[in-house]
Amino acid sequence: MPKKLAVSILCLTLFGLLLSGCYSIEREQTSIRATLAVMQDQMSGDQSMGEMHSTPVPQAETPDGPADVSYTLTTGVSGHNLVFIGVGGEIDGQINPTLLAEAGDIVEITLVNAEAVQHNLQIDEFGVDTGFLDTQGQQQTIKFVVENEGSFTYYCVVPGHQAAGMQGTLQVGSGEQAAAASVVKPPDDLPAAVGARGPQLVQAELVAQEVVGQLADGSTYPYFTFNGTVPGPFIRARVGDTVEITLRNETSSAFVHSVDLHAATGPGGGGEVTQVQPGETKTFTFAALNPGIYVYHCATPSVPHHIASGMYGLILIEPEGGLPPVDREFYVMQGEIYTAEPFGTAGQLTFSHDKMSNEDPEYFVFNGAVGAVGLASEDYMLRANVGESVRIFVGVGGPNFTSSFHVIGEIFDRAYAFGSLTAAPLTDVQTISVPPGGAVMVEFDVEYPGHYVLVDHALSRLERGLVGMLHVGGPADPGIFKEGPANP
Ligand SMILES: [Cu+2]
Repeated sequence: MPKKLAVSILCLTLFGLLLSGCYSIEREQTSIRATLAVMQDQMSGDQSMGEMHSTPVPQAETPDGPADVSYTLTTGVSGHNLVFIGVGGEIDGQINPTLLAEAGDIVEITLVNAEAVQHNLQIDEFGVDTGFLDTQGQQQTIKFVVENEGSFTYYCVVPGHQAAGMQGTLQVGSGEQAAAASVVKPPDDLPAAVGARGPQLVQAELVAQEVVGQLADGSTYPYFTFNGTVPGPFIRARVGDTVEITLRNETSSAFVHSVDLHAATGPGGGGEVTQVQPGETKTFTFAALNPGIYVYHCATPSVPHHIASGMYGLILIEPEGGLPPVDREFYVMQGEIYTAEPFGTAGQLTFSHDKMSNEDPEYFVFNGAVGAVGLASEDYMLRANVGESVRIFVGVGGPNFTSSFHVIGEIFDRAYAFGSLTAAPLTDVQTISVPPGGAVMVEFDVEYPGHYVLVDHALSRLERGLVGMLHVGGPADPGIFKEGPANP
């Protein structure tokens, strides 16, 4: 057996053992099989581990002279993630620390392998690579010049390791840190009302995308999404429609994904026939038999992991004749995020299966991110004007926590509990329960300008990121609200 191939198989076996150890208490076998399948795909042919760079890394020249900044990283496991951990200095103990340098600096990075599993560290833009460290305690130092300002990714090239968490940022330049991708679904991004049309075929394409996105100011999280946002696209049809759902899993995904739509009648709501491997696409069709506002979500084990990471959305099946028109419609979903790191930690955060199993989240979010970068920020707040009618579709992806949805300073004129659009609505409601895997529709007129805060009235969650903002513009009517006594 050629030596390279033997090394490859050994590595694959070790990685498999590591994974099965990590995941022994959970049911992620499907995901592991997918990961291993991807690894095997990548390792097919006569490629060896040493030749596995997706794009060849041009070897940089090692500069003379002492380093301006030096960092030491060790490899490790955090929760169920593989990570780099800072050693010494300001980054000591940090998971995937952001490494800082100035343009023109000579940077030195020492990687120490803490396990008997192969790892490396490379930064494509600077053409640097530690080479593979195969044995426990082995270490390698790389020294290179950073000419350009910017944000660069350091990562481990061993198949599956980057996706499992082994990546961080080398930030060159004193400028503010480059913004991570936003996964926040704009709350006004939903299709137009169905109206009075007859039944037809409605086609929707969902794409499973695993993306590192901004969770809070200064921190990121490895999200699983439908179409790159949390929640996924708002799907809109009417009762009697035929709905065709196509689910594609991006080639770059590390996990299998699927979709279960609560609006569908049939095995697993589509979950059974949509399990898609990375690079695969599957389609199924269902009849929209019942009107209502329904949750859809990924149904691939570990299901709560996929849901907590962002794989949920709403599908509205309008009653015959359509919903009555309103001036503004909004789309808001609540979920929890279980990071290994405590709430407020900076840098790239990682998923904790233990915290999820214990229903002990670090973050609560509307539309995927904490309020400061999410629905309470200027970019994403809900906006309306005095005199307008507002409708909010509120769903809970969860996976575990019921929302006591409330808008501070407003009263829901009508609340359609449990997503039922055929039962008479509750009227004049302050707070409404929304269970995980459930949704409501609330409607109210806005009569007075100002900021109205969206919360779950289990208000401890406000301090863990769960806040949104409705901004109402227009003239103030003192007959509705004013500061001071009634008759001054
Ligand atoms: Cu999934």
